[in-house]
Amino acid sequence: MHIHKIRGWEMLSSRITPEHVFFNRRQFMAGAGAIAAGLMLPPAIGGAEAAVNPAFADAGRAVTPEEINTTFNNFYEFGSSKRIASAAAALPTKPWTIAVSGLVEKPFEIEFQDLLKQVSLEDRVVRHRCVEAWAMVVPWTGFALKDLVALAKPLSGAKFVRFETFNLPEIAAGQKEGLFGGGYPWPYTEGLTLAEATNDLAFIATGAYGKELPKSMGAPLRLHTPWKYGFKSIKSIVKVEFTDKRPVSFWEQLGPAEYGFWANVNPQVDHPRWSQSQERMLGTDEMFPTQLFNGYGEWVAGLYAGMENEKLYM
Ligand SMILES: Nc1nc2c(c(=O)[nH]1)N[C@H]1C(S)=C(S)[C@@H](COP(=O)(O)O)O[C@H]1N2
Ligand SMILES: [Mo]
Repeated sequence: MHIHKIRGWEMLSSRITPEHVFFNRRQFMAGAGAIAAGLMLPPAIGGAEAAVNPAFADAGRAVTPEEINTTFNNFYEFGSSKRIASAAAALPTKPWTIAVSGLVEKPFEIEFQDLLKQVSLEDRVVRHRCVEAWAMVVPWTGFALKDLVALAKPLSGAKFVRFETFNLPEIAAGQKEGLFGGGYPWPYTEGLTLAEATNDLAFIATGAYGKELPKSMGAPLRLHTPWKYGFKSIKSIVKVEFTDKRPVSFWEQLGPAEYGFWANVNPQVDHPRWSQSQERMLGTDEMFPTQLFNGYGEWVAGLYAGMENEKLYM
């Protein structure tokens, strides 16, 4: 299926080393082939009715075909290949509880369906740029992260938001100790400053292509920060913690020389092992020049004024 298109990506990966390969060289990879490669169609459940946010109605490039987006994924909990959709189907997402904790007025847990009732859902069509130099356009349904921040009522000392994914090694084979030499610091974590988290562009996706979010894409809810490299956009969130300390994320722990906290897209700052000047749109052979902040500087450039000493672009 889609062999000619897949070849385009394979050509890409022969020139660009994916995130995991570098670490596997050191850590002895075993059994990646044990992850079943396969295709799964998402259940045909209608997405909630939501209006398109006019600011994000058009990403300026064609929407990436749904079958590509749902079956070409980075989701290391289920393995280091892009073909994790069938393995991810085993993730139990109903019910799903999110814990809000740390420097907030009152920590609480909330069931995903109850959370949905307290936010305003909207559709957004935005670009996504992986650090591996591929890109796509995704039609999301979800809500602005600032809605969740408002529900959490952070205290004045809260400066950062730290997110955590589930840790279920019995279900997610990539989390089993030994599969990657046990070297991965599960659970997957990510973080934003509070100013980033309350920026209009920071989004929690709960659906895609007018349907509920496929498990391969991070069901039932995942972050999407379109101006940052894709690894910031943590999937299947179970914990949202407000803190005064800058969180150290999964990839930053693994490779601090290659993956930093800010990870803002910038064509002029190369990854240590490859150029970031261009990106390939998945499902096409088209290359586009990479844009500063992935083209979303109008929303976010001001967040980084006066931060010249920070490593903003890795
Ligand atoms: N929990 C978790 N979240 C994750 C990842 C992951 O491995 N685990 N991969 C990240 C990376 S590198 C990218 S590019 C995007 C991919 O999202 P997609 O599969 O929906 O395209 O998810 C991000 N979020
Ligand atoms: Mo990525």
